Amino acid sequence: MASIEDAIEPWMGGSTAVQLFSSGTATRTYDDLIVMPREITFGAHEVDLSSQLTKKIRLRTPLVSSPMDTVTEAAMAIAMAEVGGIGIIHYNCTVEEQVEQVRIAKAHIPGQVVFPAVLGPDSCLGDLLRLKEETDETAFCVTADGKLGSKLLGLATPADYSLVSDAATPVSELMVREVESINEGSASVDGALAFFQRTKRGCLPVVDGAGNLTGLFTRAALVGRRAMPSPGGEPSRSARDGRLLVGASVGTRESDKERLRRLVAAGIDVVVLDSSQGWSRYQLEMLRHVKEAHPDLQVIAGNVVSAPQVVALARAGADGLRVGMGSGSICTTQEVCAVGRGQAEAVFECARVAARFGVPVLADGGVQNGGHITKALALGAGTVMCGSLFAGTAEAPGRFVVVDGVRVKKYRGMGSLEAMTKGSEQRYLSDTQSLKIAQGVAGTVRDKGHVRRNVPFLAQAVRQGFQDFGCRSVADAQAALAAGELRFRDRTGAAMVEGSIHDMHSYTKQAW
Ligand code: CPR
Repeated sequence: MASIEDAIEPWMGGSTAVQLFSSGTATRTYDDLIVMPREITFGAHEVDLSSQLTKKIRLRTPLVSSPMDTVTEAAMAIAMAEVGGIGIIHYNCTVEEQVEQVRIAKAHIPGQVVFPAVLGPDSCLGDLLRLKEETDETAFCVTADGKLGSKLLGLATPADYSLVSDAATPVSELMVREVESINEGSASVDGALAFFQRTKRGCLPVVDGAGNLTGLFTRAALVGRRAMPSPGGEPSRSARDGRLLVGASVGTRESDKERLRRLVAAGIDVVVLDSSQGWSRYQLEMLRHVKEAHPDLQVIAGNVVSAPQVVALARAGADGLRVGMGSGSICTTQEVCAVGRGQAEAVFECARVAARFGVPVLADGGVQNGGHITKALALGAGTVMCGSLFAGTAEAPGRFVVVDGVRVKKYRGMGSLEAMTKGSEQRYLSDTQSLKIAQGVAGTVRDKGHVRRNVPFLAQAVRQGFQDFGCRSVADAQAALAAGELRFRDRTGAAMVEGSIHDMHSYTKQAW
């Protein structure tokens, strides 16, 4: 009788990625394929997701928020770093505005309020109420010039202003002048919690040696943090300055060299050269400039989807490569320009070639769930960049509005007419174009809660996937992929339907 081994046909354990992608002529994306299980020999909690973003920057959580004006400004960059990833601050704004967002993120001390509400002594109750409306903050620090960084004069909380009706009342008459504060050198979350416990107060301003306001702890913010799942480790910190790790994007025009100089001065750790098709003389020239003018800065080039693009940019000195063209949820590039590639195949090919240069790749766009993140990493990506997954969270720019009973926030493509009208056309237009053609849409996404809450769950989902296909770490998965030990199968349309929820009369989909 034939042995069991003889009965196992070659196709039975699945195909290697090379076999999968070299079979047929169609381009494939995440949902087209599935990873084959292997023996489980360890717990999901033992999976190490730390991975290279660039040649020199390693992240504990391999997630990056996209440089889009509805995704990453200071609050998102701070939250992403706090959960072990990184945010790339967009450049669809003036140089000063972008530098200010970097400054805020770099100055942030985890646990403190990101944007303390600050007023000057000459402002009146009406100004206070307007700021309250805009920021949802209820405690207001009063400083000599109405900004962070100047002398702390007092504090106005609801107990001081809520029963006053004359909007012209000066804030200096309302505020409490005897304010207990803490020096920035000794400020800590534990110290602030002990202060709130002891005093039953709601605010603790942080000051420097000269009494200038540098930050603020509030009871509400710390209680909110405690309700979040543990981020599972240390925040991402810069090896250079010990501050949170922060990235920013720039274009490839001459004027972007000055923008970059200012961003480097503000302390960015990594720059993303933002272009929908990165294999261009403009980007190659910008890469050379970055390497010459800022040799210590890590630079991520792109976007790319094929081997020749990778070779050109890796040879020009890219420290990381951003992969994806036309895969974004808000993107119409493939529809409008007829160029792009299925994201799974693009990630596999680019990562395989980039590995020859020691350059990590970042799988950018098209990620709708934890399974897509897992597949991107299983196909060789070092990290994964997301727009829509993080849009609509509390940390994303913009305010929530209620439309037809649903709380939503704006999310738009950077090549949508709306975003280009605000200035982002250089990613999607060449210098000489005057007629604007959109490569994306503007719309809304549902309220998704907090990035600080979602990312630890997403990371745990990815760890479970790694456990199922028997890889203890991202490096392990990359080695198993290269050795042909990780196996895949294509999915037919019917297999995809079967792999999704079906035949239910009704259900609630709650992932965590
Ligand atoms: P999702 O994560 O939303 O699927 O995709 C986000 C990515 O889409 C961004 O990181 C960027 O690379 C890409 N992107 C942003 N705006 C775009 C427009 Cl208008 N067109 C094409 N791609 C876009």
